[in-house]
Amino acid sequence: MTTPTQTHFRTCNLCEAMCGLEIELRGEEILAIRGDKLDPFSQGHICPKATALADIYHDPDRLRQPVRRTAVGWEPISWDEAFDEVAANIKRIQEAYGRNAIAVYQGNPNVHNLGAMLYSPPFVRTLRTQNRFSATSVDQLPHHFAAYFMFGHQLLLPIPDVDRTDFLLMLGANPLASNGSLMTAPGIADRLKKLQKRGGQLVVIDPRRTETAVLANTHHFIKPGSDVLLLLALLHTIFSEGLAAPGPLAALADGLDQVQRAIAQFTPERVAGPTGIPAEAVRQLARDFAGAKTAVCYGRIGVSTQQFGGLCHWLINLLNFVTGNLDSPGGAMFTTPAIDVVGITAMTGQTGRYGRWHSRVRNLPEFGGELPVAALAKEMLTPGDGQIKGMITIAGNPVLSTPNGRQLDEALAGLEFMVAIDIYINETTRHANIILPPTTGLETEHYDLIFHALAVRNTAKFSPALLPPAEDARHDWQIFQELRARMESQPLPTRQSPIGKIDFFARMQPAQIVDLALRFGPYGAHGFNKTRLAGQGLKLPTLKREAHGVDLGPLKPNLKHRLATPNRRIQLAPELFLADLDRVREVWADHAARDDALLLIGRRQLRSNNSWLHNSPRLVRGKERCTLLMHPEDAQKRHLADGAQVTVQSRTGTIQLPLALTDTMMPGVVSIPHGWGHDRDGVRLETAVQHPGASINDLTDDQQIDQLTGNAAFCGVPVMVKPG
Ligand SMILES: Nc1nc2c(c(=O)[nH]1)N[C@H]1C(S)=C(S)[C@@H](COP(=O)(O)OP(=O)(O)OC[C@H]3O[C@@H](n4cnc5c(=O)[nH]c(N)nc54)[C@H](O)[C@@H]3O)O[C@H]1N2
Ligand SMILES: Nc1nc2c(c(=O)[nH]1)N[C@H]1C(S)=C(S)[C@@H](COP(=O)(O)OP(=O)(O)OC[C@H]3O[C@@H](n4cnc5c(=O)[nH]c(N)nc54)[C@H](O)[C@@H]3O)O[C@H]1N2
Ligand code: SF4
Ligand SMILES: [Mo]
Repeated sequence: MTTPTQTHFRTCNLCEAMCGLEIELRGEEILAIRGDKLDPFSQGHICPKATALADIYHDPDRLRQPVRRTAVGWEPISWDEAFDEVAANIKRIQEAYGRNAIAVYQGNPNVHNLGAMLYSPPFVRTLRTQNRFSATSVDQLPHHFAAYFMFGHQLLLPIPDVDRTDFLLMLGANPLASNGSLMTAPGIADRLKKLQKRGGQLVVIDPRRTETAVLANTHHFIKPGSDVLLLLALLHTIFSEGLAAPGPLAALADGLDQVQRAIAQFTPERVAGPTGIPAEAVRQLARDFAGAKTAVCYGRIGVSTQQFGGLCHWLINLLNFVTGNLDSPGGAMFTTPAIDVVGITAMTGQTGRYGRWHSRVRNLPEFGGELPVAALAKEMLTPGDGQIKGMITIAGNPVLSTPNGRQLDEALAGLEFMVAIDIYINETTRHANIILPPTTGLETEHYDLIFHALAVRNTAKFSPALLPPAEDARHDWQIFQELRARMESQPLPTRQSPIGKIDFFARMQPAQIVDLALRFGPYGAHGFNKTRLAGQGLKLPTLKREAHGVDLGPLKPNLKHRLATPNRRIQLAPELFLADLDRVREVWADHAARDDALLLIGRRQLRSNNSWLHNSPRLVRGKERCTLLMHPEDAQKRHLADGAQVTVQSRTGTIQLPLALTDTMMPGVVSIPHGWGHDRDGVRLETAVQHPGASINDLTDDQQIDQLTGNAAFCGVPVMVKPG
């Protein structure tokens, strides 16, 4: 008898879009992965990466058992042996050198993994180290920073209401490649086209004419790293032309006059030179934005990972506020997710913290319990009290994803002990003494704790595991639990019966926590938001019956009830931001001197996901993608030909890669995608090493950061380009 085929529905957890998938399988063989047309949110949208979920599951290079590095190569070991050895080494190092001698780095997939989201924090707390790092500080830290100081909670992130807005001003984002970020909006291309169909405008500010810029009504090139000036001038115009109209929220806000005074000198004429955008275009943009019925300014990684990332996100929030578009339909809104992560973390005192400690070598400030990862390598390389001697990486590849990756590569090689919780032996994990490999996406049950809270509609969906975990496999959360128990010398909740003696949370499995959080959430039995499903309150059994997920409606104004600042008012002019304007004045006082260096920026590609999907043959097929994009005029000046191999050099390093000429680049700016550079010794990714590319982060500079937040400033790294 043949095994019948089954159809299963789940959410893709690779990027932030949360597309619904329809997966056909026979036994454990995946026959097809399609978009789920009945998912009310994604309505059948899908991208080529979804198939990678199957490729990862079947990948022969994926680790399925713990391994230990020895003089003669990697040897498989048992889980028990691995856990014991890891715990013993962490304890040994902390006893010898102090708590901070162990560092932790958590990468991006943590946020896409329910078990890791719930169980890695208690594990990390057990270590009691101040050397905690994550991908946040090469990404969205400035968003959290602005949210914390203005609204009182680092997770009160304003989301652009794309489905209802009349005017979307987008800076430093390319959702047609990235599928949207801090804006979960599956099928974003269709949403943007609908905006235009209803008479709305999309304006894109980007040093490259990206896929999204091509779709836009208007695109302006901008010199990398100068967005802060454009935003200041937009705000300046709005004030000076009497266009400010904050509406009812004004009664809830402090500091508008201070803002107006502080930005008085940033006229469109003054910023035209450094930004490359003519004064008249800035004025017109300000008028169009302020004049639109509804409008929203949205900035993402291109304005977050720059030297004024913190100020950019403050100014974006201000622009939305002064035009009456904050917390208002069609503007920048706050979600009401079924699991209220903002409310829960507010109750547990995790609204955000700043500057409780500083990094030892560079004195960079802690935010939200973490230090900027740009400081990590020097903390390992600089001898002295408090030097990092051991490292734990959790779902991260900082050698390819953080600035001056080569320096970190060398630093990791010098550690006394390293453990990686990861599925691959890659550029980072090759330095580990032990790798603990968890199950992968399709073997885990999933609820997007974070991305439902960042979505353009309120939605909820639970995905049961599609495939049973392999025998003797561990989920991420079980690895954290086991390590934590060993660190604390406590008995462990067994796999069969998760009842242990650690604490309340440790007794429950991820799905049970989801159930509890739903029941006590805004749509739960005691919540205010009644819906079709929530007659008796939303809970996991109800949600499980809705295999395609549920739509809980459009975003609703709610800021008044959510503000978590000490006086429960919006802080428009936090002192830190005002003070940082001095740095803007200094940096641009001599901008003319900077004009002839080529400035390097990154780019995302639809078939990559940061550094870790290049082992899927179907995602790397075709033309070489890791190329240097350059405007033909810049190439001519340097006698460089299209397709030629070039050498790119910065303060920190040199790489070689092919050149691709295109007038989609702003003259003076070049671009390299991140996440490549798989040709390092010992990387065990058979397909990826055949398409290695080169790492942009061998060129980016750990010293180039946003001084205010500590975030890496990837945008606009000065480079030289030569033939060969
Ligand atoms: N120059 C430049 N650098 C950048 C960026 C840029 O735009 N330009 N972007 C930055 C951004 S936004 C980010 S988020 C970072 C990403 O930086 P990282 O998070 O450090 O890197 P990733 O490539 O996402 O690596 C993810 C790792 O997790 C492993 N993994 C995948 N799934 C799982 C899982 O379920 N469990 C476990 N335990 N491991 C898993 C993979 O094998 C891989 O090793 O890169 C940043 N770096
Ligand atoms: N396919 C794919 N999707 C992804 C990822 C991936 O690696 N691949 N990564 C995921 C992750 S971790 C994240 S954080 C999101 C990020 O999502 P997005 O923020 O949409 O990321 P990008 O596509 O890198 O867009 C950043 C844009 O900023 C522009 N830019 C660079 N410098 C400047 C500048 O100085 N000023 C301005 N105005 N623009 C600038 C770049 O040209 C680029 O077009 O994407 C997620 N989705
Ligand atoms: S857009 Fe993102 S969520 Fe949707 S299928 Fe692609 S990777 Fe998955
Ligand atoms: Mo990211």
